[in-house]
Amino acid sequence: MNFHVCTLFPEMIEQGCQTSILGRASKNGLIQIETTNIRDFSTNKHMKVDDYPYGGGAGMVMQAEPVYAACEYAKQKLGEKTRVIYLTPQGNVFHQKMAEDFAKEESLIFLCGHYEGIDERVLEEVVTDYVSIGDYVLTGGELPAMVMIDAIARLVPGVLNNDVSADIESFHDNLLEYPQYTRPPVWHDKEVPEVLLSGHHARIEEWRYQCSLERTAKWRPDLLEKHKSK
Ligand code: 6GU
Repeated sequence: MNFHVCTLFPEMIEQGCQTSILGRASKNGLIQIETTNIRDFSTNKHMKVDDYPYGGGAGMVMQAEPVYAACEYAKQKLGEKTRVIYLTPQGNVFHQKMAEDFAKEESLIFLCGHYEGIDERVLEEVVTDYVSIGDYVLTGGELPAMVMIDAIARLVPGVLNNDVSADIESFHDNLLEYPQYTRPPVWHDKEVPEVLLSGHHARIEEWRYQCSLERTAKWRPDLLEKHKSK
């Protein structure tokens, strides 16, 4: 799967995506993460990409043309029909089902804004999806793009070591994950729950399911309601 990020800070994406599981997946050719620097498409001799907002107000606005040219360049590489995701606190709030939907695509383009935003006219022409990662304000779209790339890439077959773990984890069926334990069997006087040492797979599965229900009731009652109504 191809991820292409249009940004003024490509090094942020490149640094953040080359380690750990995403780094390994890139080296193994399971995913490709590329960046386009919007500044390379500046039409200004000083390589400026922003200007004052019409109507006044604080801050600067990213100009339409460099953003348009960067997105068109990415589309030329990945296909004209590639979805273009604009990261903005005004977008739909990202969740696991959205990650699963995006993971079906061959390629995705992420558009990261900075300053007070991007000229609305270019957004109307290129953006297919407006996405926020939650109700707080960040300085730019790069961290949100990386959050989305991580959530989507881990759903690509082969990216995780363990083929089953992608769908038995938290949020599958709207339940939080059960607690995990590893050696030693006693640590700081705390014992591993006895059932996990029993080798009795049906009892272990039932215990884990009950733990998931309890945790979800305690920490995310909103999710438990969704679980029950399925
Ligand atoms: Cl996608 N962008 C910015 N700048 N802030 C955010 C966000 C996105 N999602 C939550 N906060």
